[in-house]
Amino acid sequence: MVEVRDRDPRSTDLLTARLLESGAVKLAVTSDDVQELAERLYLIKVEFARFTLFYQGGIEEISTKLSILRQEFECTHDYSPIEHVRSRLKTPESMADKAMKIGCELTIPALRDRIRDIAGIRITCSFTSDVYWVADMLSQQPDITVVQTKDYIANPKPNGYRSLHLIVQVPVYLSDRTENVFVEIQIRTIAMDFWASVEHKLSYKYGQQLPSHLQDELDDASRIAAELDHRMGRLRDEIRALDVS
Ligand code: 0O2
Repeated sequence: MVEVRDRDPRSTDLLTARLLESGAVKLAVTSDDVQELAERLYLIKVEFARFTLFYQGGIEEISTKLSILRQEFECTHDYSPIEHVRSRLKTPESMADKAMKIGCELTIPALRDRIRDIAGIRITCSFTSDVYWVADMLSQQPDITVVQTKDYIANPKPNGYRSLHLIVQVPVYLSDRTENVFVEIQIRTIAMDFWASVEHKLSYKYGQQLPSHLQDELDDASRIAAELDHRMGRLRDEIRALDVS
């Protein structure tokens, strides 16, 4: 549990007052109980903020590595395999949903151990070969440990989803301790990303009940996206061959 030193007592008092005013607690508890509850909530908030700080650090570590690689490519080559980089921290609601889905306790040690995509980075590349190239460049860095690889490009999901996923651990240094933080890195082409974002919107709208004509459209679009990636790769190879000759 985190020790609270510089806490502003007014924030707890305010919360206590609000809880009392709300009437939701009036039958069950005394004002002392409410004060204690407010203090416990405050401690949980502080502990959770510190927990997510490590994941923010993990995102920044990987983002810096990607930014350095990009700068190197822009400086020494006329081409960078990295088109775009986005990142996100899982929201507390999304962490709780996933914890319930996988039967994980709602405690910080359990979340830290079992939910490995709290920090997420998504990299888009122009060509499929670049996806593997970027994955190799990151995997070879000595402070990155790849703990899991899921290749949904070689083995697409049944719904047509394609992407390369790495779960890595990267050290994050705070003033008093270092933690090896899990970060999920998703690497995919622009075509794969386009498909995934449309599929995500449809799944969000329809949940598991995606109408079959839409699923058929998605299957088709996934095949077309894969074919586009394949053709673009061939064109790139031809251009390279011309550059060499
Ligand atoms: P968000 O909001 O992006 O974080 P699980 O996380 O349990 O569903 P698993 O085995 O832990 O699956 O990881 P997996 O299969 O590597 O997928 C993790 C992430 O990949 C998902 O995170 C999505 O971002 C993405 N993903 C996986 N499958 C699909 C898919 O069919 N369609 C789309 N659009 N994205 C997918 P979250 O936590 O689901 O969502």
